[in-house]
Amino acid sequence: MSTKPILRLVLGDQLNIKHSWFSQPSKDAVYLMMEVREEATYAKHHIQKVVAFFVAMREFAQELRRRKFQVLYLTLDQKSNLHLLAANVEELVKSGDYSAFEYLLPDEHRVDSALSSLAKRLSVPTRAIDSEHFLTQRDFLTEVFRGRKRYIMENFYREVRKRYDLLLEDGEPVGGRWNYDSENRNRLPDSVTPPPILSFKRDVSDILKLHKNSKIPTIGSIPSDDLPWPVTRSEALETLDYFCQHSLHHFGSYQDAMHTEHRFLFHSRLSFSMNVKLISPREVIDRAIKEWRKRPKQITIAQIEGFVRQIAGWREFMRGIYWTHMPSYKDLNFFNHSRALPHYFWDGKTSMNCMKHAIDQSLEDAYAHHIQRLMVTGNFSLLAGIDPDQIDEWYLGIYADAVEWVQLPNTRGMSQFADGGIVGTKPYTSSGNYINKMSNYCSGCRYNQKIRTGEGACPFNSLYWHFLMRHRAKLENNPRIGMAYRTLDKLSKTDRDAIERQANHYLHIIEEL
Ligand code: FAD
Ligand code: DLZ
Ligand code: SF4
Repeated sequence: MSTKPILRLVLGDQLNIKHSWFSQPSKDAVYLMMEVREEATYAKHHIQKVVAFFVAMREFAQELRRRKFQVLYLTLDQKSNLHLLAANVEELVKSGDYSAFEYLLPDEHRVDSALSSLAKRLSVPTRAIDSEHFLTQRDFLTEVFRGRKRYIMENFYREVRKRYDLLLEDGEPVGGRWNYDSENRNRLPDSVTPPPILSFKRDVSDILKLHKNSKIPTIGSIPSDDLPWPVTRSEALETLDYFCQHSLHHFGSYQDAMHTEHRFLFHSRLSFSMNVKLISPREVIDRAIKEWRKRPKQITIAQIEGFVRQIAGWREFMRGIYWTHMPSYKDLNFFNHSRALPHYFWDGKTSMNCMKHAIDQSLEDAYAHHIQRLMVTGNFSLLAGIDPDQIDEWYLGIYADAVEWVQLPNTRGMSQFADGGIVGTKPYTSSGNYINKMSNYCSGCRYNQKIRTGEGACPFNSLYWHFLMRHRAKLENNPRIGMAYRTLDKLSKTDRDAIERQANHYLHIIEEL
């Protein structure tokens, strides 16, 4: 029997100390982690995102060493680093020092393909094993919808709830309903103040210098060399506790609200920690349910169900869509949209107040919450007919939590309907009405949300109707949009012509809006 150790790869989003690999240290394995240009440059990442990944990886390697695991950590500036995941592994295996190569199933198709073709080339036995993070397996979606024509998130979510016994009583949903979505749509009233954010201070000047010296292109800013994101398991658990104590009781009610003074509202800020697997969805859900059981008078079923749905429902559903439809999903462009992304996505310089707030916040915090991503920047991009490749590139770079398996179905699918209805049953579009209903953005805007045409008319209004007119052939038979076409058809020809002129004008001067 060989006495050489196994080489085990841990990727930057596989920092799961609860994985069975780490149940006890052994001389039989060396854990390989590497900082590589390939991953730091596959998109132009936000500076907070790259730094957060690097710090989280370094902290994880240290934790493994503290627990007496053997770790081989390649830094970005190491001479022997070939800066490609597969090439580094190949070189190490060639040295003859390892008896086998093992890796955890990657979450990104690109990396999955690179590692499975590497496995075929290597001269030692190789094995891929589960990352032990998600509730469901990659093919659970196919299993749930076998023989059915389309996917419905709600049906998927109910299956997950049943399989994992989440919020059930005698097999039935607690409270008598599966979904309290209708109670999740409130504007933030003046009487309700979100808690201060729990931010972490960490001097990252060394990593910033490393990135600068390595000329890694980035976007956005980082607050005076400090990183606010939870990048260790204990920080992630602290964030989860903080959320349960201070935000969960209002999570559902205000999850769709937007406000100029409150960037994070009652959101958990857990997506980065979960996406790099510092904490698991099951842990997050169980902790939140425990808090709800402890304080049922303060935390209503609508709050806890709204939260569980995001994680057990949307997060797992998106992963299922990704693995069922990649790699072709990445090229879908149902509306054949091709317009370039306007400059304000990169610098925030626009007079549309909602866009300005959502973009400035993204550039400053590497964060925007779901409705800002979906109904402000995503909605605008869809109405304006922006090329989905450029939209993906922006979303994949700008958010600290952006990893392709979850970014792509959310962006190309949910927000752009570029998949023609795989993720959602209809495009998420709206005029300025919805933004005005859910936020205080419009009162401080140069544009007037109340008017469709004429001087100062809100661009979302004419662009919304223009979008419906442009894509009538593809959309009018969709029963979920039929109502909008009936409203459009009730407008006089003069009004429709005016909307068309207004929208064409705005599209013509899109860089100046
Ligand atoms: P909370 O509002 O506190 O929600 C709790 C958790 O639920 C989140 O941490 C997340 O894990 C999960 N969740 C909520 N909504 C979704 C969803 N639609 N899909 C998957 N998980 C969800 N999320 C990412 O993690 N990475 C991305 O790259 C990403 N890109 C997105 C792009 C677009 C266009 C849209 C519309 C949404 C995107 N989302 C993405 C989903 C969602 O916006 C973020 O998960 C959320 O804003 C993260 O903030 P939070 O942790 O405070 O979430
Ligand atoms: C996002 C990211 C970055 C910026 N850098 C690294 C890295 O240097 N090394 C690494 O192993 N992973 C990194 N990651 C996360 C990877 O992109 C992620 O692990 C793969 O895409 C698989 O999902
Ligand atoms: Fe946005 Fe229109 Fe409201 Fe201005 S008026 S904030 S552009 S929705």
